[in-house]
Amino acid sequence: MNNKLFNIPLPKIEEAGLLLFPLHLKSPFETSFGSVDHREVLICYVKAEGLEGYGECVADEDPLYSYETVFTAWQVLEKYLLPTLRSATTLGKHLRNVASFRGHNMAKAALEAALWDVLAKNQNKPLYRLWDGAKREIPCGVSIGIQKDTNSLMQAVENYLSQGYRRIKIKIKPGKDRKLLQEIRTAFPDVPLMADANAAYTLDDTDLLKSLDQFHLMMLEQPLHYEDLYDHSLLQTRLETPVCLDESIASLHLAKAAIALKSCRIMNIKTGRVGGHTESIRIHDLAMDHKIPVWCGGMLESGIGRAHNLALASLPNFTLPGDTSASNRYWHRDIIKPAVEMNADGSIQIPDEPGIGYQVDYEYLDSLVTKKFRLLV
Ligand code: OSB
Ligand code: MG
Repeated sequence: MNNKLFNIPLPKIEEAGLLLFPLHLKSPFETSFGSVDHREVLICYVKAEGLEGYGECVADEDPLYSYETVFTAWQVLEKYLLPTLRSATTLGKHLRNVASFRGHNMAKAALEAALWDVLAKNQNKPLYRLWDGAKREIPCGVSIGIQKDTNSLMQAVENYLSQGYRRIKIKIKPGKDRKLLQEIRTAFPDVPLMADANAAYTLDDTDLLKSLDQFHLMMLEQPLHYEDLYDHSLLQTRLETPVCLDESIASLHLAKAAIALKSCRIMNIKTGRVGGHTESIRIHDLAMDHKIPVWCGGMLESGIGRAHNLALASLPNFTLPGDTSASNRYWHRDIIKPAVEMNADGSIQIPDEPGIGYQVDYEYLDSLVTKKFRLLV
């Protein structure tokens, strides 16, 4: 992390606010912890010297992936985080201001994202360039939810491969795991393939998880408990397949512990989960020092969160395709212009416009918004 970035003056923030609106998925997304057919998207914005910065809060409606919800994030942003902007003269000052509030990483990440966007716009630079991103073409994977039957899963895999996605991730849970991976491997022997269990197994399932080694998965994502590092370290010694942690890496501290314990060989980084871009970049840097590759996770973001993810994925240790899929994998219409589009070779090119690089589609957003909060700073 280039620490100089923390001392660049932010433009004078005059207004900050929150927007809430439903966005309906093209098809329901099912994981081991539940199914969603839409997101309640919470956007945090700041206005400063004629510029606007946007961030997205990735909390869900229900506390299933994380204890945070859109409701808790709204409360924490309104009551604790936004009021600190009165003294946020730099990003460094902002981070010190909010450090005393514990947890609520998704709420914090949304505001920090808006500040990075407005800072980059004030510097007239794309966010990925502000961070000295190493690449502009971001290789993309796709995350396929649990399907109603094997046929639907095979069709989905085929469809995404034909669009060019560079790796397939499927969601698994007990009873919906080995046979599905077997089918995909038989039909597509060489496809980069991985599975995400969202914490659905325990060490009692070691034999089953060990049997997945035969499918040469790129990795097995978060097989065990969402807060666990120790059991994963035991599991990893027994598997040939690399373990990738998602839920368990909720901070730089936990990333350090995971590395020391050898709990995983790969990390998924989500800014919402770890509390912001700064913490994400620190985890990225730490992982790079330990030769642990990372990739950018997703939380079914609208275009605003997606654009932020793409900028982050430009950093050099994001060497594996992430869940940064195109807008049309999720939405009939995205809230940014242009939508995020993927090239036929399975990469997304980050636009070279200042900040997140995409325009907010204000007209469409206005038609969707159900709740607003505005603070004059
Ligand atoms: O575990 O990575 C996950 C979606 C919601 C919550 C958790 C996860 C996911 C995904 C989808 O896998 C990633 C995406 O396409 O945004
Ligand atoms: Mg995951």
